[in-house]
Amino acid sequence: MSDCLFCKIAANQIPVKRLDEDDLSLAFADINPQAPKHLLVIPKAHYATAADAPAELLGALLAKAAALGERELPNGYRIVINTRDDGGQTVHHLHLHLLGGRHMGWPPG
Ligand code: DGP
Repeated sequence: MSDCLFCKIAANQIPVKRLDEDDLSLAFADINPQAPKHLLVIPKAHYATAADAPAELLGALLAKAAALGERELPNGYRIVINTRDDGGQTVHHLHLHLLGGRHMGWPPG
């Protein structure tokens, strides 16, 4: 989608700190970190929410986020997918938050 921020990031039109990349996905540092480590994992293809994406892609993105968590955050981490307004989603291109480097409280806000 031409006016989608994360499509532009995936296409290298907006610079980000790229931490991992393959044919399907890109991981980069969140611009507004909510934890000492806060990465985003996005599909390169545009899907607005998790509900719009094929199950195989969701599995690949989750596996990628977990692999990055194991690599970067051996003491533990949280993977979050905010979905639509009540879920706190502000960028309408599917993304997984990978957060860690501190103890995560529960319930989330
Ligand atoms: P959400 O609220 O779940 O839609 O999360 C969107 C996240 O995207 C939010 O944590 C901030 C991040 N973000 C927004 N714009 C940019 C950007 O231009 N660069 C980077 N690296 N992250 C961004």
